[in-house]
Amino acid sequence: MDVKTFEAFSMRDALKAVKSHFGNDAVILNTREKKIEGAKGKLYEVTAAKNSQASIAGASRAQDGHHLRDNLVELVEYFKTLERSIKALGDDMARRQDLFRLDAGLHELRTVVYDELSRSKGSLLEGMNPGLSKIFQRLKLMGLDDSEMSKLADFLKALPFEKKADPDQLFQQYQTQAIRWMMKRIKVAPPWNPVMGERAVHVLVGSAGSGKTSAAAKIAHHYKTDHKQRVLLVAFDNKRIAAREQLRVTAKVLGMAYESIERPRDLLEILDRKKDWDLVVVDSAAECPRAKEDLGDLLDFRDVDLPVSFHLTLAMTEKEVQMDRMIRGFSHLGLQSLIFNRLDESWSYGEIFNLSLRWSLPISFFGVGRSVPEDLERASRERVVERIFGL
Ligand SMILES: Nc1nc2c(ncn2[C@@H]2O[C@H](COP(=O)(O)OP(=O)(O)OP(=O)(O)O)[C@@H](O)[C@H]2O)c(=O)[nH]1
Ligand SMILES: [Mg+2]
Repeated sequence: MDVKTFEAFSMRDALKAVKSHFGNDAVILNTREKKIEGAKGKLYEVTAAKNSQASIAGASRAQDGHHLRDNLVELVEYFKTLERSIKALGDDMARRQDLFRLDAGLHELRTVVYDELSRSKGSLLEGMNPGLSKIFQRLKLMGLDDSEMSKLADFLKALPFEKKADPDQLFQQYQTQAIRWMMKRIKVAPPWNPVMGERAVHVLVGSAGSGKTSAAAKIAHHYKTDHKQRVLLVAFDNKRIAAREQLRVTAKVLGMAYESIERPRDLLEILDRKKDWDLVVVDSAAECPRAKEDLGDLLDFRDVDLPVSFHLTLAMTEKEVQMDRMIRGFSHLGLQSLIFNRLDESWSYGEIFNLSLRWSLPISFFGVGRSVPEDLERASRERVVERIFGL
């Protein structure tokens, strides 16, 4: 791989130098700002390489913009990593500022990539008027599926808007329609209220660290305080004693009723003994199921004669492909809804839309921070589009 570093007085100029050297096959490996010794101002350094695979694939591919889209996907993943690093830095303000400056540089880089993207042949944005392409640039950045974007593009392009209108006005008109289109497609789960007075058991499942315990405590507290339900928090984690202890202590602090179980059928005995519960929220042990058999004890809930629903917690800091695999693995349980955690640490929100639509699963809650019980939002269509469109 041919790696080279370029310096300039602005990020845009450094990127131009990259482009004139490597052409459209450039892959950005690193960006950096440097102080100029003994003078004011800064130098911008971009390390880039020639994407050899793209060259092998032939010049025609190099020109149709596909590799630019691949780069863009890589960039979106990179921004996510950056966002995580910024959060992890906590109060280290000096380093934080460095990262924010780097983020500003990356923002410029993003603009350049989009400029290219909108010009490239075969691109979704090719030939779109500026009002429309601004919407799709945003949606691409938010990680929306290409297939969903082309459906939306077909819908918007068919609208009878005056294409010569003022671009800002046109953008507003298209955005309103795009929001309506998206709102119609998002499915939100109904509240976990007892149906016909029958008690319901809601089990939170998910991979390690996806926010099951935090979400269980937040949700239980939400139904207790906002819906005045009698809620029981149950720990079902035979793998780690510390996990049960974490929920027990949280329940105590929140003034919530708590029990722990060894097997799903222990619930019957508990509910027989204590009859005054409207809602039971169960926190379970981490699983990473590749096949039905990997779901272990969770499958035993099927033998318990109670209305049990399963809800999958997903951490938005994971890649979409990883979240997709989790849904596939847990789908043998018959999932009722998806709970997206760590929205506060996420930079793109298109995954919420993509996954919910792809698997026809409604969204029930969002975890928006570490604080229990505060950092919880009930999922709503408005919230999803607000986040996707940055309103
Ligand atoms: N920033 C942020 N952190 C969260 C959120 N939800 C959970 N966390 C944090 O993520 C970490 C793991 O959360 P848990 O609720 O313990 O996750 P879990 O799925 O129960 O983890 P295991 O039981 O170990 O598999 C903890 O440090 C939480 O404080 C959220 O919405 N935002
Ligand atoms: Mg846990």
